Amino acid sequence: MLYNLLYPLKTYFPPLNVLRYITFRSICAIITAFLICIIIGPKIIKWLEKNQVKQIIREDGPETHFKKKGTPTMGGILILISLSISTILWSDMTNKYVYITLFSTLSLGLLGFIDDYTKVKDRSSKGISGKTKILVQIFVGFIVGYLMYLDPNFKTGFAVPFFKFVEKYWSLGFMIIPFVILVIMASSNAVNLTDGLDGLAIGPVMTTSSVYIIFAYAAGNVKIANYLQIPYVPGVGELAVFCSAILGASLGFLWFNAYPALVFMGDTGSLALGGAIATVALLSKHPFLLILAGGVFVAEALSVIIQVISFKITGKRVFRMAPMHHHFEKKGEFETRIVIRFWIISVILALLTIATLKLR
Ligand code: 57M
Repeated sequence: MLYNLLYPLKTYFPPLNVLRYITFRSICAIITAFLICIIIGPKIIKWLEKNQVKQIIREDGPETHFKKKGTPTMGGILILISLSISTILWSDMTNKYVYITLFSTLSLGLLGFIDDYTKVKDRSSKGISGKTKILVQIFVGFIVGYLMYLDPNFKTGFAVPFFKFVEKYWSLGFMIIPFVILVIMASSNAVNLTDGLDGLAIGPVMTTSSVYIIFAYAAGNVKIANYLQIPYVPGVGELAVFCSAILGASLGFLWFNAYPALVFMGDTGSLALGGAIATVALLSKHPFLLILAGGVFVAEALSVIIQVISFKITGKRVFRMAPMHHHFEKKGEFETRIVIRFWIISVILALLTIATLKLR
């Protein structure tokens, strides 16, 4: 918005020319989202405590979690407020991709909010039914997929890692819609599953959004896209500002979610952030790399799938408890050590993902 309001005034005040640069606005978006989080965080946490928005701790989980009883949840509100304000302030608000991404983030955030609210109200860990959750995720994915289907920039397929992108190389046609639904659902639920230890989900969210700052910027810049032989999507560079806002909001949230957490993000945060990252990955035409960049989320989700299948077929568990972070907890590992090791893996995966830009 500041770009739309102030950039035209550059003739009267030349320093405003700096707003032209996505890089400059991205840095501003990180700092703004972070500061909003830090400033409103304590107030929101107090408000959640006052209104008894407290986490119900399951009794069948690791014992180390019992002491977390009463920790406020729905801290995703904090993430969504700071992320949205920062995006609105620093991105070009005439850009359609910014609206599509905000739509998927906020609608999944609303779904998570209703789920969290139901859990808190009913004082149970159940929330809204799994079916309703899936239907809403399909709906959000459908809207995003349909908008991409109508967009001439998406007539060609997505980039395939390790291959040079060739226009008209392949196309998904209307199948782009189910594909988008699948990616959004998978990412949203995988981040949700990962969010089970202090700081565990927000760390990989930061590394993955950092990766997509680079990919969105590169895909939106004709010279860089051609040089790297990746798909060029005019206008998608603005999503670097959006990803920067995610990074800033996540840093701010981690301030309060660091062990021992003062607040959990709840489904309000986890479903929204998973959806946000997926939407950016799709719009910047690099959804397959999400498997590598978000490898921690993938591993957590896979551990659940393996555990459930193995238990159904053989009656035996592969992990002491799934998702995977519970397995390490059950083995007696410290929570902070598990979290920091998962962060380290996320950083390495992010670097590998960036390296693929040169490996094709
Ligand atoms: C999210 N939610 C946390 C918090 C957070 C299919 C099955 C694998 C599903 C899975 C599940 O329910 N996952 C959903 C996990 C919960 O955190 C809340 O949920 C939000 C995210 N949606 O923001 O509001 C607990 O996680 C801990 N936590 C922290 N710090 C944080 O910053 O410590 C969260 C955030 C919090 C807190 O203790 O209460 C959760 O784990 O419930 N189910 C499971 O994960 C269960 N696993 C299981 O049943 N495994 C089985 C089968 C089905 C695979 C098996 O291994 O045999 C376990 N979860 C728990 N207890 N809590 C089982 C035991």
